[in-house]
Amino acid sequence: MEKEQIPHMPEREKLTTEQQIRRRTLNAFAWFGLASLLPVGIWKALTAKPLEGGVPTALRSILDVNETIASTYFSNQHLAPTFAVSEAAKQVRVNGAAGLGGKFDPATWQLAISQPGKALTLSLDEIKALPKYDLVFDFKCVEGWSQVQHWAGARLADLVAKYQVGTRTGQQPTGEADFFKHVGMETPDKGYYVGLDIASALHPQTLLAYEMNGEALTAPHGAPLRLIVPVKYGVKNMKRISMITFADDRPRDYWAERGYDYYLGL
Ligand SMILES: Nc1nc2c(c(=O)[nH]1)N[C@H]1C(S)=C(S)[C@@H](COP(=O)(O)O)O[C@H]1N2
Ligand SMILES: [Mo]
Repeated sequence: MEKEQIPHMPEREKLTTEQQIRRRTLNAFAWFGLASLLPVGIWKALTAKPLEGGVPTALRSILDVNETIASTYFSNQHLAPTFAVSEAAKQVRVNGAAGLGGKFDPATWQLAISQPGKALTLSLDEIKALPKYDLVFDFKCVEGWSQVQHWAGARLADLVAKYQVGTRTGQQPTGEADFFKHVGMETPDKGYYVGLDIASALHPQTLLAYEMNGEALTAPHGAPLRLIVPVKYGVKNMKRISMITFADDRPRDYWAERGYDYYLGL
């Protein structure tokens, strides 16, 4: 029996069915060599999904190597603890409305993505066509409050992999160093903007969220699309994203310009 390098892995005879499936899945793309970096916690989070066509949606997507390559590079980071959907707040706090004022028509909204040498726009339907993930986590604001909240959307890492953005070649990555160092995001009116390190942006729990508590996002929470990045404080969880830019220079950041730490990691 071959010896595997997966950390925190129980002995084979003690494996649960879930762990056995996970192990088989890892073997299925062991050629990629980085599979062993996928922590057990991610698998748990990904499999806590309803069945769709007999196969958990997340299992189907994890088997689709093309769509998971990018996140695999950075998946050995710490994961934010997750909670049961029943633990999520029903009354979700609203905080911060910079960039949400003025005229805005969600019907004509598009997501513009750019980087040196490449630009594209995506519709909300194209984002919804990416694998959907639910995430229930403790959202933390630097002002001192936190709340367990339930969001759903597409992983930014899956978008990056599918549309081959984020790498300097504009193609599939061959290693971590292929990626631009930073991601910047802006609201349509440029009234709010954040900068993120690429590893946080491609973290497997980082979502482009279009649902909250199982329903379409409301305007105060950032409709039609907002960032959910549980490894960062609330300020980085930008609402009403309309532009995403990849670059090696650190993008400007609304709250960093006002004296907060740029990275604001948890
Ligand atoms: N566009 C935009 N996004 C934003 C903010 C903002 O002022 N404008 N505030 C941030 C802060 S400080 C927090 S705590 C969260 C709050 O998200 P919520 O209103 O959905 O609770 O949004 C973040 N994203
Ligand atoms: Mo915040």
